[in-house]
Amino acid sequence: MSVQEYLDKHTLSRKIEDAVNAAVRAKTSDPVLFIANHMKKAVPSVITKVKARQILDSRGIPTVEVDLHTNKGVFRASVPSGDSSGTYEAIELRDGDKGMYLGNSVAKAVKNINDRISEALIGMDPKLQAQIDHAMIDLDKTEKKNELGANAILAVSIAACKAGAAEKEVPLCKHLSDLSGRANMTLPVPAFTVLSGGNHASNHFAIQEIMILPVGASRFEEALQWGSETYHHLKAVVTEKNGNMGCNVGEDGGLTPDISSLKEGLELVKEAINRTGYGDKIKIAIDVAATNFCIGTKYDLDIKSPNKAGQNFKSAEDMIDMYKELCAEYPIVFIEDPFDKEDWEHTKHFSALGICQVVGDDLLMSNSKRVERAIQESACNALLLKVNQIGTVTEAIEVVKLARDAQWGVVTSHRCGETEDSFISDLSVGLATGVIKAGAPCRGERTMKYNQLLRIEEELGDQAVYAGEDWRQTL
Ligand code: 2PG
Ligand code: MG
Repeated sequence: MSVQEYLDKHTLSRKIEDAVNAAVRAKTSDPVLFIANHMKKAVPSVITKVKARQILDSRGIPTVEVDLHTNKGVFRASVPSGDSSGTYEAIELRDGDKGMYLGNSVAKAVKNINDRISEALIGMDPKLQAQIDHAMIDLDKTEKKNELGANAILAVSIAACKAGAAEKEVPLCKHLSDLSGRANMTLPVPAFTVLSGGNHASNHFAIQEIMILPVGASRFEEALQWGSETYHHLKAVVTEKNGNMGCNVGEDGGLTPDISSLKEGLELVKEAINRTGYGDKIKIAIDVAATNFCIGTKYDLDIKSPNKAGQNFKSAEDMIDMYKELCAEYPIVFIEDPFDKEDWEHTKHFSALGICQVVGDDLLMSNSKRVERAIQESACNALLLKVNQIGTVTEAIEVVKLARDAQWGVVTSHRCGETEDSFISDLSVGLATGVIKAGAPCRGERTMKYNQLLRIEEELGDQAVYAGEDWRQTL
């Protein structure tokens, strides 16, 4: 091919002329850089390769990380993992070889990405999130993504989303907001886990989490400050009352004093809030995760105490009485999973009392069919959004829409096994979910979600709106 033929084939003369003209029109002070960027934008972005690897999550358990390559850059994502692995959630593919990471390695999921998913996505435009996600869903062909693994599919879905945002030259939260068709973005109220129990801690406390929500702060930055201050006051309170062993932290970073009742935990948190001086501007929430101590139809709050377990069961009605009393005494704004995940009847009954918001986590498993049922039966009135229970960004957006159309609240959530990926922070802003639950204001894999929200707030500048008192409905 001659030089002239090469220039003609790629219409290079015209493209270069266009770029030069654009630089002149813009009167840019750095024309070479301007022309380089102009030319780069003229080339559409396409996926060229997807490369996965196995990394460790915050519990030291393997998970999937992906590098999605386009002709313009490399975009990285990794997926979290939790304690629950319910019947209705998308399947996390693990190798099951007991000789490797006790059965938890994810080599099959990694291979599925490197071979099958990569091949299927090459040439696709990363801005077209729904097409990419559906290509993977079609490739998998199973209802719960057990063929390729929801961990494999989600990692790629998130990485593609980051590539799409970069191609549009917008922040990730803005790209997510566009994908969801929403006009407004909102900085969520952080629900900081300050006390841990249940499956997340080795104390005797059966309840999984007590959280604080700085709803009265004026900005996210201030909410983070209040959260951190309360957490440190709580350390002092716990040390005074339970000794400094109680300041060891659970999987989400919450303190783990050896308390035996919910009331005792709430008293500690109330005292910490009092010491901050912010008063009722900081509210409280609880993730009971009651499935973990439900025996048949009864609840054993002493299940983690070898000397007391099995002796003092509470009926669902007793639990309702306890919640009523506690909600009257403490500023509790939501309770997550107050009953077993199959106890629709009592969850519904409790929601109907209208005492506080009732969030469905294990009850819903972020599964659209469970959410539809809960809406129909008015079983609860808020969704806990765990993206890895769904498996793609597109389906996560859809389930949030479902919840929003029913006037529900939405809490974007981390998992107990987290990674250094802060995607959920952008997700919570882009979908304006109103609340984010990402653990304590401590431990790197938790604080990086909150720190990313600080950056988003800074980047949005005057446009930044903190959900604050409107955390339930950020429509
Ligand atoms: C929950 C989550 C996060 P896990 O129950 O809300 O705290 O826990 O990741 O163990 O499901
Ligand atoms: Mg939960």
